[in-house]
Amino acid sequence: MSLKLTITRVHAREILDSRGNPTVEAEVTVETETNGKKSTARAAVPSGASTGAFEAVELRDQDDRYLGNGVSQAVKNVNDKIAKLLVGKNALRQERIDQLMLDADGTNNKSVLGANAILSVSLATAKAASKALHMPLYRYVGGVNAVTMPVPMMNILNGGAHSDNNLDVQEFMILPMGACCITEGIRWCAEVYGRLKSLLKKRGLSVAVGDEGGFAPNVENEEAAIELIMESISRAGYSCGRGKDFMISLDAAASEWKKEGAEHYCLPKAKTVYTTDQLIAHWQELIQKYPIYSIEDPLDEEDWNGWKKLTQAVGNRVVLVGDDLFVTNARRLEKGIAMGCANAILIKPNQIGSLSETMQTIRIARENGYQTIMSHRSGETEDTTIADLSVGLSSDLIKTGAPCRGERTAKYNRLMRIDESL
Ligand code: 2PG
Ligand code: MG
Repeated sequence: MSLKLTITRVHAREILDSRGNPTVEAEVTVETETNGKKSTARAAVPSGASTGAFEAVELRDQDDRYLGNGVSQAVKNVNDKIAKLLVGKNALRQERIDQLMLDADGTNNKSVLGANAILSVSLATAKAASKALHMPLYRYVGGVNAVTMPVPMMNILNGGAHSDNNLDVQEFMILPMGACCITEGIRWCAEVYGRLKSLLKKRGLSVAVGDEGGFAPNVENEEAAIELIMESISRAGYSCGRGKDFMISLDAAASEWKKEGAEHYCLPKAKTVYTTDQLIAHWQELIQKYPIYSIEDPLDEEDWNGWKKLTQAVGNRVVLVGDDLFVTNARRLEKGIAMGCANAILIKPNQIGSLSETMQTIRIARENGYQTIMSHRSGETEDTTIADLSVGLSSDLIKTGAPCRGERTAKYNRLMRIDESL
């Protein structure tokens, strides 16, 4: 006889994300067959700004509500079609639950039911099951393997599509590589963030924050931004470099720099034009000069040959992270592995749209020696599921913004609670 947690209710609603846009929140109730006890859990779906062209479809109403961003159709899909499909099913059969939704959608990109509709239910199902079993989500998802904590990558300076300043690189992150544990690492990062704030003030620069809580000052260029960060690290009493307290990571989000069909890259703010080879040379120079741990999306999502060249050139020295390149999609990752593109993958459950597919992509990455980085989106909610997934699925790293703005700190706070209990 096997244990059954029967799904008795599936319900979704529209809530707001951190940019004031609506998003889908689902609630799933399960009943433990042996004692009739009910457990309910919620999950909310985040939303990107620099979204990859190959992400699963986020269904938006495109009518006059919420400036066209309403998700009432996705909500309706949960409340009508998905609820009908899943009520009575066993929540412990996560893969089957997800597959039922994928089959009902019937497309490659979830454009019928919406990846936002499917993911909200997929995650809420796992959360309700873990609750019914009196297990934290990370333990339910990771079992005996959930024993390590990821290194946080804190995005303390924002540019690109996440702010109105003049920087084209989207994210400048600090990694407390030398910290003994994540709780200590988070403290170190918060201290550097505080030092950066005073440094910016002293230089008469803005301390207003971007979408992910990092500062968004107008500084001369990317190198000036990195130098400001390095100075803040040293003012906070830490060292920076390989084998030292901190390393620095960038997310170029370079798919934003190449319009579809364009031959060259053109940085939207600085207006600099690069060929693929020139951009590769630019990254090589930056890696030489600064203690850079990783660069995410250094090239466009369709510049596979460029990625291959860059990986051959610097892949042994720096972590090259595919975000828009892979979009958490097993098929795109497999193509990258076959070609020798990148050596790490960013994991965003809403890019692919279900928990099972997210886990499958992570499995493939690990089997092929690619690092995995669990990630938030620039539009977030107070939902902390990714913190648990990062531990449950043994992510090497997690990026979830600055130590600022409630939707970002909620994840770091959850990680500190998990750290305490491990
Ligand atoms: C990214 C993310 C998260 P967005 O590019 O990695 O930081 O941004 O959610 O806007 O795609
Ligand atoms: Mg990215």
